[in-house]
Amino acid sequence: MNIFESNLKRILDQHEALICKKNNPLTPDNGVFTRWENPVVTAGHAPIAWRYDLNPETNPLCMERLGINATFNAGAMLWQGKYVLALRVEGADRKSFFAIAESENGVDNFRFWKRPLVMPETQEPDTNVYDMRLIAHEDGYIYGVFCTERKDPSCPDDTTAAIAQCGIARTHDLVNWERLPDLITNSGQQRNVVLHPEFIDGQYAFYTRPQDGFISVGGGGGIGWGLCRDITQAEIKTETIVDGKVYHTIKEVKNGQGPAPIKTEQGWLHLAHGVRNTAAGLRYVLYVFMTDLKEPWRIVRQPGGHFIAPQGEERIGDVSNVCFSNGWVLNGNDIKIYYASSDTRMHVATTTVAQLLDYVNNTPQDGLTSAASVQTRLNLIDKNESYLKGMQ
Ligand code: M1P
Repeated sequence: MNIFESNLKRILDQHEALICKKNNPLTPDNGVFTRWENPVVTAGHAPIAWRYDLNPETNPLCMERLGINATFNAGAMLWQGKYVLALRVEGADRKSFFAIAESENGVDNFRFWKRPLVMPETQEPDTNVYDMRLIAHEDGYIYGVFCTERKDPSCPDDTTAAIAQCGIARTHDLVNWERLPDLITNSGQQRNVVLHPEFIDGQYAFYTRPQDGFISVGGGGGIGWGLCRDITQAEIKTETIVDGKVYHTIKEVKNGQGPAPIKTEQGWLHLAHGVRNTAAGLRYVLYVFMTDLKEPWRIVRQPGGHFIAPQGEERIGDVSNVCFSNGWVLNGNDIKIYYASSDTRMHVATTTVAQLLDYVNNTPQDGLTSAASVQTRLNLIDKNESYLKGMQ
């Protein structure tokens, strides 16, 4: 075997071993959800043919030519009986693109489709696209709602000035996509926009996240809500805040809707991210809330604190101390939550509708002060003392 052949064999063997690695639930869990041991998709999962020149004549040492930096922030859905993730794949050149990976069981063996997704552009080309939410809408289409980022033309000399807006595309097969015009809102910046899966009063409904700057939300922010009649010319004229940012909470700096909400008999379950600032930088955690079945813009349950926060190795990556989710899958009563850690790799956590309903119904709200928090805990201790006495 020459160098090319032996290197290629090693690379292919290692890649296959990574993809086929069995995943296991981590125990004990907190009873609310279960983390799984291994990340479900990493940069190493990207196909060898996307990274290596496989011609021994032009690549005799079988070296990597086009590196993949990270695979994260995936939209998710069930598709033809399989779990599919629409991943944000980031090349070594920092450009993100979308690619689908699928798995039979949703917890391991995720394998990328042969080619990355080719997203058509509008007349204004995207510099970078990322964080696609997959929404099976009741109009019959699957929508991909994502962030499109372009250089801010009003600051030509600032090489970091960017504008984020909401790109919209739709498909029937996850392969061929029809790009629609970007969502128009009154906000100069929009990220974390999500399409509600059902019509509201015959209109398309969006969760938005208006903000002033590319990174900072400024004075406004929060998860917004708006309606539009025509998705092919989507424009939200009135945006109201569903869930605002709040001082000294997990969403003090900003927040954003995660995936499209899940419908249950009691209300819509939402997964979102909240951001606070620390001396070590921003910290992103996930939280859960429930909105009214008929009025999905009205919060009816709001457990205090985070639901999932970065833990262990999840805390480290390109943007450390980040948990971010834009995909979860309901299958019967089971829910698979796909979350990325530190803008680097994808993980899965599993739970059920029953567990999440119990969580939203029985977790006290944030009391917003230390005194209120200690009182909430004392209430639990008092209640438990009477139970413990009864058991004696
Ligand atoms: O780097 C953390 C996250 O930052 C952004 O989220 P937000 O708009 O709420 O700040 C997004 O760019 C997201 O992709 C990223 O994971």
